[in-house]
Amino acid sequence: MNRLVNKEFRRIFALQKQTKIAMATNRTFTMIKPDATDAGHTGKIIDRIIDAGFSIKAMKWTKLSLADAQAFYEVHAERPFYGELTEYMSSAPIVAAILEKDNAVADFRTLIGATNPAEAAPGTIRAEFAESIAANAVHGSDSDENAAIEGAFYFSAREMS
Ligand code: IDP
Ligand code: MG
Repeated sequence: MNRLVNKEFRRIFALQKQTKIAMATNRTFTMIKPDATDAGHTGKIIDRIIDAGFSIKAMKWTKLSLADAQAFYEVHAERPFYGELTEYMSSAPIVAAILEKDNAVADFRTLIGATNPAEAAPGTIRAEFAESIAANAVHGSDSDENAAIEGAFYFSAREMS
């Protein structure tokens, strides 16, 4: 079943690429993760994102099913933490958003800090709010291409301002 769902997502992403619905290169995609929404950090994290110069082009509060999380993180399916990651990501609500700024992907990765909060630079969102390497407060896309794919996972073209 999950394989079928994943296959369907891949087909839709490929179609979107072909039809050039992909987002502009000055955009990135983020999720505020379950540990952060649960701890009541959502508002503070959104403030940090806006203060850093990003504008919000689309945003939603939602909750992933396990199958959704498995599809979103399919690229990590072979990694040893895939089970832990997908269970965690479907354990509580998340906030998904498309953000715009010059150099969005790289600047957002700088703003959130290293994957492991113990290694994240002081002042970064993960240094401040993350609980652990798995429950690390926020997601940030790692390339323009993945920002477009990940944004399209949550938002239709009509929902992106
Ligand atoms: P990133 O989110 O900084 O891009 P990735 O390597 O793409 O890091 O990993 C995706 C997500 O998987 C991480 O944000 C984190 O939630 C989780 N993760 C990464 N490495 C580990 C690990 O060693 N143990 C548990 N979870 C991990
Ligand atoms: Mg990543």
